[in-house]
Amino acid sequence: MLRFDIITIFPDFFRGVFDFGIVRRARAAGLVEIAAHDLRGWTHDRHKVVDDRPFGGGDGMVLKPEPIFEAVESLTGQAGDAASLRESGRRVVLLSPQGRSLTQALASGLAKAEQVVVICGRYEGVDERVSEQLATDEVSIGDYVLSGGEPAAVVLVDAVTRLVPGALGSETSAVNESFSEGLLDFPNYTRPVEFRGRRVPEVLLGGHHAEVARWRRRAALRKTRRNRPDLFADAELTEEERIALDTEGE
Ligand code: 9D3
Repeated sequence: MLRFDIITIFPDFFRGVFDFGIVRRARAAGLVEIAAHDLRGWTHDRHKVVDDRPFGGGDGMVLKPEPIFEAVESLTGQAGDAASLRESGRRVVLLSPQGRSLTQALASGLAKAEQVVVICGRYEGVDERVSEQLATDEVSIGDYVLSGGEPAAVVLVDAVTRLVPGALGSETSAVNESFSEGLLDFPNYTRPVEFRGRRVPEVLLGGHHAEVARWRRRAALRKTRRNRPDLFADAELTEEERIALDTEGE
């Protein structure tokens, strides 16, 4: 059982988002448990203040360290330091624009933990001692600006949950998925054969398995070259595929 504990100032953000599809099924099957917690519950003042002004000056507010450390310590039952948390099979993920990128490899590592505590950043940032002492991982979901870590937490929980053994149905296995091949998926078509003047590629209608496989591989390569030149650069092409791509245009 993998337990996710999300620390946030907007616990209501997560109402219902984990009630669909694979995540819902994994929860129902007892493979994962997901809870969102209000950071303000770990304050001790009347106004439940979680932020303060940055030393050195500047606009905006910074999340204070004390409620965050207390939250992690109460949710893990452990001292708030990254090394001992990791040793006990727990991970503490600080979601921030300064993190390393979320990848399939990182998701796969998190899926082996017994507990993942997710800290959602907000405001101008989080006191750096959370990154230095408490977090086992500081993670960004990509190079664009979000209003806070909450949408990123949903992405992370989804990506990790589907890698927990048993979460995917027997029809799919996480090992032969798109990114483990290093290429984007090949294009798919279904009925009707002609839709608004666009026909399904003839080779897919013939049932010649080897021809279909060759077409799919080349279509995947072409699509990867167009949409993800970074992935295409590392793709291993046969001489035949190189020629086919160079002559078949695009
Ligand atoms: C780098 C931008 N910062 C300049 C002062 C301000 C800032 C913008 C947005 C600080 C925090 C945020 C909130 N974003 C997240 O907490 C966040 C995030 C993101 O914005 N993009 C991608 N991944 C993530 S994970 C958490």
